[in-house]
Amino acid sequence: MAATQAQVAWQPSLFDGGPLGLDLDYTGLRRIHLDDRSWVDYCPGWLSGSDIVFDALAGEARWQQRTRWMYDQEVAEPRLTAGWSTDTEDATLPPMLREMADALSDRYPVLFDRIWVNLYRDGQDSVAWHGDRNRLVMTRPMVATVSLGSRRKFLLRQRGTSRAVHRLEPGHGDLVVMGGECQAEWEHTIPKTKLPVGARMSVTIRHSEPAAGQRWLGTHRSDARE
Ligand SMILES: O=C(O)CCC(=O)C(=O)O
Repeated sequence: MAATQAQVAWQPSLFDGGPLGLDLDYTGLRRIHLDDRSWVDYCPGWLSGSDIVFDALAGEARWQQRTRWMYDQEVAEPRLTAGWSTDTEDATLPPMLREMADALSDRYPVLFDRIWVNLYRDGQDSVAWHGDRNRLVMTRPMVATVSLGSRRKFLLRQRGTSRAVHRLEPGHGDLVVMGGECQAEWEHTIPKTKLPVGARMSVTIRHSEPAAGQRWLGTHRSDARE
């Protein structure tokens, strides 16, 4: 993985320039029951001042170009990624990211201690249909995502089917939390778009230990990072 300078067409917008803060009342939070085992919480505008966080991360994060094996070829992921762990003394962890993880740990029954930020530079950047790999490591992992910058489609479908049945369009500080069997029995994607869109980031926040009442499935704890 090579560290790279972020090249983003980003201009500070009038959308969400401040003040910086988290809505600890979770005003407007809506729980979407995907079925009786899986759910998504959607809280619009959870982070205010999200453009400030976007700007800081665009300039300061150590962006990496990750690769994936597809059949017998190693291909570059169509997005950039930067990662931190909140349980280390990592001085480069932006304080607002730690605040987000701490606030979510207060609300949900897990300790959120892993943070990855994805940068979708334009409509050609994307992430394919998938469930996060932590489903292989523990039962019922929760994954929180705070979107910064431009809105992009965030689609959900049941694993083994081809039709998206839920569609969100998070951006500008919106929070999405996936829980229950969402990673094991559902898949999500940020599809490519031909529409002109500005850059988007997703701050993805995960936990490295199972929630109370849940259990380990595998032996490779490092798999919990994504
Ligand atoms: O960018 C997003 O909102 C989703 C990211 C995601 O699903 C992932 O990184 O696994």
